[in-house]
Order: sequence, then structure tokens, then C-alpha cells
Amino acid sequence: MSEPAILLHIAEGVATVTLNRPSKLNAFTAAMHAELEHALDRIELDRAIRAVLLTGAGRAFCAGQDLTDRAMAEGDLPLDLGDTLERLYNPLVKRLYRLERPVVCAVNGVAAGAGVNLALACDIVLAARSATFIEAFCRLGLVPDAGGTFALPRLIGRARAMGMALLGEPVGAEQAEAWGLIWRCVDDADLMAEASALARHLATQPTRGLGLIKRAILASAHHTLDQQLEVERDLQREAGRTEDYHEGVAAFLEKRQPHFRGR
Ligand code: LHQ
Repeated sequence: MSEPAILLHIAEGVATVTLNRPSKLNAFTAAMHAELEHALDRIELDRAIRAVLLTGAGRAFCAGQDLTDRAMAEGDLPLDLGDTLERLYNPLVKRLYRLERPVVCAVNGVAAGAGVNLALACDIVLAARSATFIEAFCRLGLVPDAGGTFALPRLIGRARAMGMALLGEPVGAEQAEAWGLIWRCVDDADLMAEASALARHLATQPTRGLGLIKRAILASAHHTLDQQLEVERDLQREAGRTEDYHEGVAAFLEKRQPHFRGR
């Protein structure tokens, strides 16, 4: 039996999802998409999972689409890349944005093409100091996909987004942190310990509140101030009805540590 392309490990409220095709730098095949979809199904259904950690096996995070994977071609017709996005990448990106659990990404090595944009669809991105981010699409005559043209200008501004997308040059993790492309760059040897500790911490926090924060921040990308103030009003109303909010206030008043249950 062949190795699974996705590893799923669940412990301490954290689902660790590992892209697992290290010999091909974890490039995406159709089979890998299917396994990842299955893992996300499991995560979405299990309320005991309160944070997700995404990373790659081996020396790379993800080299994007596997350029040899012809499994998506139909008969002798030319491969419809739009169809590949519609069926595989777009639902994946939407799921990560909409997942009401914090998603930490540990970029353990090179991220290229859709691999970069998959990382940028996560909520908190840590990267090993040696990792690089390559918007490699332009080298192939393609357009950044998997949400890249949405995330890049919003995270780093138009000038840097254009530079990354039109030149396809590797951007190092330190530069990525300085630009605000990612949350933090850490020493290679510390990456997994730091990312796991962060995910474990998030898994002890008010999960519903964190999910609502995520929704609010992501909604702001296409809202006016007035619209966003309405979003905050509605989400705060919801947050104020959670058990965890009451626990947070009680713990504060009783001068003790809160015990959040994610409800
Ligand atoms: C790979 C790949 C790869 C297959 C490394 N595929 N084997 C596209 C089309 C369809 C629809 C949806 O959207 C997309 C989105 C995209 O993601 S397009 C962009 C695809 N990705 C790339 O263009 C990146 C291609 N890879 C590279 O440029 C290099 O491999 C990087 C810079 C990532 C790493 O370079 P090295 O560290 O020198 O490693 P390597 O090139 O020697 O790769 C190691 C192995 O992994 C090698 O296999 P081999 O059997 O020769 O050891 C590569 O062929 C394989 N590999 N990326 N995307």
C-alpha cells in the first residue's frame, strides 16, 4: 500500500495535518486533494478539535500543483486548469477561510505556487528562517491562484504583490515577516515546537470567539467602515451569548485563570 499523501494526527485539541509527499516537495496531486478534503471533513465534524496545524513533511512545505499529475485530464482534451481550480483549489481555500477554528501554518521549507497561497489561506503563518516563498506561476505563464491575488495585495500591498507575482523570485522568511506576509519567522530547529505550542495554546482558548474574530477580520477585506461596524455588532452579540464569554468574565472577577471549553 502506498504512503498516505496526508497525515492527520489529533492530540490535545489540535489536529495536525501534514502534507506528505516529501520526495516531490509535497506537490499537490488529485489524490492529495481528496485526502485533505477527507481530513477537513473529520476536523469540521469533531468539536473537540479546537485548532489546526498545517505543515509539510521533509525539507519543503509545498511546491504547489504537481506538474506531472495528469489525473485531472479528461480523455484527450487539453487540461482545463480553471476546472482544476473550481473543483479542487477553490473549495480548499474557501474551507480554510471559513473554518471556525484557528489554523496555524508551519512553513518548514520552500513554498512555491499554490503552496504559498495555501499557507496564506491559514490564519497564523510561522516560517522556518530558511524557508522561501515563490509565486512561481509567472515562470509557467500562469496566474497566481488558490487565493494568491486576493491575499497578496491585502497582506503586503500592491507594489510587493506585483513584484512577487511578476518576478517569481524567492522571498525569504525574514523578508516575509518584515513585509507582513507572515506572522513570524523562527529558527529552523524551533519551528515545529513553536508552532505546536501556539496551536495547543489556541486549542485552550474560547474557540467560538476565535472563530468569530476570524470571520470579522476576513469580512473586512470587502467592507466599508459602516458595514464592518455592523458585522462587529452582530458577531459581538453572538460572542456575548457563549459560555466562554461568561467564563472569561467570571474568571476575571474571581481573579483566577479561565477554563474555556470552546462553547
Ligand atoms: C515537483 C514539483 C512540482 C512535480 C518539485 N510538481 N514535481 C497549477 C496548474 C493547475 C491548476 C492549478 O494551479 C496550479 C498552481 C500551481 O501551483 S503552479 C506552480 C507549480 N509549482 C512550481 O512551479 C514549482 C516547481 N518547483 C520548483 O520550482 C522547485 O522544485 C522548487 C524551487 C520548489 C525547489 O527546488 P529544489 O530545492 O531545487 O528541488 P527540486 O526542483 O530538485 O525538486 C525535488 C523533487 O521534487 C524533484 O523530483 P525528482 O524526482 O527529480 O527528485 C522535482 O521534480 C519535484 N518537484 N516541485 N510542482
